[in-house]
Amino acid sequence: MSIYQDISGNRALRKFTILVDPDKYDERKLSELSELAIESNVDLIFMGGSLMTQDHLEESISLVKKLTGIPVILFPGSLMQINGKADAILFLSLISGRNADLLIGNHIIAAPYLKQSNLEILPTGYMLIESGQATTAQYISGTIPIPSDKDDIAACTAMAGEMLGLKLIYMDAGSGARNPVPASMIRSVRENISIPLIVGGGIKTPEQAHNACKAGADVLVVGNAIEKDFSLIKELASAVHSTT
Ligand code: 1GP
Repeated sequence: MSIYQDISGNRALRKFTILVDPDKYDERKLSELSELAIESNVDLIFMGGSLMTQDHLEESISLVKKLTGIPVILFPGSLMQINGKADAILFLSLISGRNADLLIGNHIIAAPYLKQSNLEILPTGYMLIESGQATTAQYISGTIPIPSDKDDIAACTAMAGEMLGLKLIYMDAGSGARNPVPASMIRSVRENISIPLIVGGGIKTPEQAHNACKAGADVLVVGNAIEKDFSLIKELASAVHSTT
């Protein structure tokens, strides 16, 4: 079964995803995280960052895959983060912005490399949502995020993404966001698209994770809060998995 079939297949069962920024983990921490990820039934691991300053993406992917067997999906902040050792890549088009390189330009450069790799390609409409302060993703992409009270803009953007043939929508408040994506916005988007919805950015508690899933997230992503406190993994995973 492909990763996409797994994500889109049984939508009643939400997926819990850890975002690993390789810059923030050494081998010891990655091993500890991997053990907890297995114990907590983490479904997917996203790997990447808006800005990476060290060159150990490949060894991090290999280690996590070896220790967990959990699918590793690239969440690339740039073209430099393409790596054939992962299982899949979020082929992100930043549809909330008007930066042509991030809508289609980088994809043209990446396409021949991706074609030669064994990576599963997951075409994803990526939407940055305003979160109370400027995030690295916002700054690096040079785009204006969708205002957090404009549910209609978010819904229309996601609808257009689905109509263009994208297979996933990722609503992201940005890593370390002060405020996560509001539940009402998740609900509006959910009601207007039929493809799976990924939500992340600024989620710090099991309650926030549960609320996002209840509002319509199929895949819930947490990075920063886990980096700070590994003991949260279990509670976050069970909040996501128990959402009905
Ligand atoms: C960021 O959605 C991810 O792109 C996760 O965000 O690190 O704030 O959990 P956090």
